Amino acid sequence: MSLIASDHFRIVVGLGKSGMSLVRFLASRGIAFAVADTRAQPPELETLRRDYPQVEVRCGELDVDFLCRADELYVSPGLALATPALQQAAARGVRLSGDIELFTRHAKAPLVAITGSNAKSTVTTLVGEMASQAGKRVAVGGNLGTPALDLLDDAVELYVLELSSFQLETVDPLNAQVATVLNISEDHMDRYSGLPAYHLAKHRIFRGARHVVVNRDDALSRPLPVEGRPSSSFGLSVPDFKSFGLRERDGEKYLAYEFECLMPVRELKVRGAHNQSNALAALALGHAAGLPFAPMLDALRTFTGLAHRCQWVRERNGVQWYDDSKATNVGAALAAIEGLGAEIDGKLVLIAGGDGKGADFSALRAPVARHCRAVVLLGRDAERLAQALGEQVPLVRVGSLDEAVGQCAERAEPGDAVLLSPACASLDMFKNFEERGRLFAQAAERLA
Ligand code: UMA
Ligand code: ADP
Repeated sequence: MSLIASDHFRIVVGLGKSGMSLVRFLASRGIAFAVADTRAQPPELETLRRDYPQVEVRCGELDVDFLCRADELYVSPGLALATPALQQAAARGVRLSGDIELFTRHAKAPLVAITGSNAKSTVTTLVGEMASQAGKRVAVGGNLGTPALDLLDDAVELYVLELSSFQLETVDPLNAQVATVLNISEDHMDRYSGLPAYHLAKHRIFRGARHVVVNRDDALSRPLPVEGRPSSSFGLSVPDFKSFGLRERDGEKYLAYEFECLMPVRELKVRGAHNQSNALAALALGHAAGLPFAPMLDALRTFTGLAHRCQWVRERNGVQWYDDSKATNVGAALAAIEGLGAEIDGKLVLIAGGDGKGADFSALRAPVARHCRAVVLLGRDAERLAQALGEQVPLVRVGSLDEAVGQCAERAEPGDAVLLSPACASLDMFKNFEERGRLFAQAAERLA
């Protein structure tokens, strides 16, 4: 791993979780490489120095001449490919790649690839549990949990990967057995020039896919050249051939495939129409991957949802408290407000705000007016949110999450629900969305 210019020298750019998985992968195969990161103290620096002391690391501003010693750069999904130093290296003939491309070159088992603006983690986890119930040796990860390269194992029979638009930018082709874009709504507008560029990145997931799964309720999920390759669909409408949806029988709503009712919706433990859509998406993906219905339905019956996704926290004075801290964009918050709002007798007291990533919040205005008693605003983009929401419901500005919880406790009435669903990333005030959710739940638990 010495720094000698050669035809096969690589540089890992970004030393976070995915960078460290690249280091392990390259080192285990005896491939010469170095590491660069724009940060003075990247998160995995200590681990690298301890486990791979011979690897050269350059921290701080990227040096183009240094990057050009490599024939290929493996760029972290956290770093925009538009970064000038990366573009200058590319102009000088260096290939820009990433961990997922390397994964596709080495994975021997079929891949179920899942992207979308929302529901990726939920659906990825569900498909993983379905495969495991079906007795498959399945490996689940990617943007969620374990980085893809750390999953590589010849004993694995099926890979299920959650992929972000950032990861997909360096993939061509992905060659998934089954691929889907679950839905598209605005996100990461601080990194893309607009929705079309974001959409284009997401749709790279279909390159080389043998089967595509489409969301009938979201036209943007549909790959343009869908004709000529096997496809199936999911959606909340009544299904037809090769599709999953909802059917009614004897006054009861069922998850259904084509003309067959599979399971009553009431057997799902997760709530809201968006979770019915997620269950149908997972069924469509699992079916396309060859999983039988019985174990898939067992997995659906036992799934209680992931932490911080509309997660029930407590009940207090007839008010239910929910943590939806993972709602880091407008689409996710909309699903929670409309899903929960329609199910409760009372109204919602919503906590929103944080780092809006350049999003347009106007789509929240009508659902907030319909379902909310009050909105408590905090974080960097609180004022932008206030402007988008208008004056149809009381808006309360606060400086901390504790204060937000106190305000909610005062304003909520029996039959209401308090919902943390910020429509924003957490990074302006918290380490991550998990910390935001945990602190919210703790503050709610502390209320007498
Ligand atoms: N950064 C720099 N300089 C660098 C490299 C990174 O400043 O040279 C900064 C950037 O602001 C970047 C952040 O550090 O956003 C994180 O980059 P990283 O290389 O440390 O990231 P990893 O730890 O490798 O995590 C990445 C994914 N993060 C992003 O895409 C931002 C993780 O997704 C993913 O789990 C992990 O790889 C393993 O595959 C997280 C995420 O927030 C969960 N994803 C976004 C989302 O879901 O919305 C896309
Ligand atoms: P992702 O990994 O894409 O962020 P998650 O499963 O972690 O997806 O859910 C993220 C957020 O999206 C949560 O706040 C959740 O309540 C919301 N959500 C879940 N399913 C859907 C859906 N089908 N449509 C819109 N939002 C959803």
